[in-house]
Amino acid sequence: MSRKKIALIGAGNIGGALAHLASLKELGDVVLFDIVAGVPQGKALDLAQAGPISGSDSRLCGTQEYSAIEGADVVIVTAGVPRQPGMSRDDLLSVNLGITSKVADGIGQYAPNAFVICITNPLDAMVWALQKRSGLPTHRVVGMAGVLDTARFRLFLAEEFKVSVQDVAAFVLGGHGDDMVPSIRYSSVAGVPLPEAIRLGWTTKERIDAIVDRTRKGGGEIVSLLKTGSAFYAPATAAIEMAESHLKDKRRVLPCAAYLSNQYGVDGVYAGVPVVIGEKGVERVLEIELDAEERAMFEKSVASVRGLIEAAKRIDPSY
Ligand code: TXD
Repeated sequence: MSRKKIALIGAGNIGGALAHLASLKELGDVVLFDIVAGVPQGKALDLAQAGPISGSDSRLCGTQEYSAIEGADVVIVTAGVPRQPGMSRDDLLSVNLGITSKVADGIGQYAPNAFVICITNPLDAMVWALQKRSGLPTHRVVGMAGVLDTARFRLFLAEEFKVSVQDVAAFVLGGHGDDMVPSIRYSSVAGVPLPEAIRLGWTTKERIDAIVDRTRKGGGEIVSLLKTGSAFYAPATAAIEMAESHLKDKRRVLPCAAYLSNQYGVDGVYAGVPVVIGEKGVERVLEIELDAEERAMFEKSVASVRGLIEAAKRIDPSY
């Protein structure tokens, strides 16, 4: 069986963590791509030197050439600039849209059969642009946000109930950050849905609401602590879980930014929904029933994604 090839476009904070996790798990050989000369090569060499210690035979290399990603099975995109203080939403969108267009051209030319996971913010617009510009089928281009948001939600719930994180299941829909739609009804501890846990007196609605709010602001909490840069260990771990489900055809059910074609009554945009990820990519979008409050929050989230897409089209009419 030929070795799998994982291309990481962007060798910054998340890119380096992705490469480390992919090589530790021996998911395949790793190509780190970045426009900054030396950084992908240096990180690849450093990580390769960890191989003898961890026992990993993953081969790693760094490059500034898209040709080096030829035939990649998985491409994970973190290329972009993080939002600087004073940078407007449209400024960030404009800069990262330009970068994403170049990345999409590289993927379309050299890795047209890859499963592509977008991480770059603003996530819901960047994953849409990546798919549209690269021309890859929608089921093989997804965005990573929901796995990270549910992980944050699960951690805070596990701390609240003083139980293992393994016994907490969480469910989020919709966009990343403020547009996240957490589903209290479908989240559970030890199989007990949260509303039942509240009824049993294990916690209160107020405490759960505070946990939802902290989850929604999870990225900002880390940015304010780090001062320079944003979260990268958990985002990388989340994207690797998605990549692994594809590479090993595990058919995990994971919340991802996936292309909707009339599921949830939405057509033509990416939104955070539960999907089955297998060897073909997104193999199915699971449509759960939303109550009135969840439906309203989901529709608000989709509306803000559509707003981002309209802004992207104004910035680059070729979209
Ligand atoms: O859940 C989520 N989706 C979010 C996403 C979670 C955390 C971070 N979120 C976003 O991911 C963040 O706002 C950024 O847009 C990306 C990547 O975050 P990271 O922390 O890795 O940013 P870095 O360290 O600045 O790395 C970005 C790299 C950097 O090395 C640049 O040189 C490179 O991107 N870069 C490029 N690579 C290739 N091609 C081009 N044109 C390019 N421009 C910059």
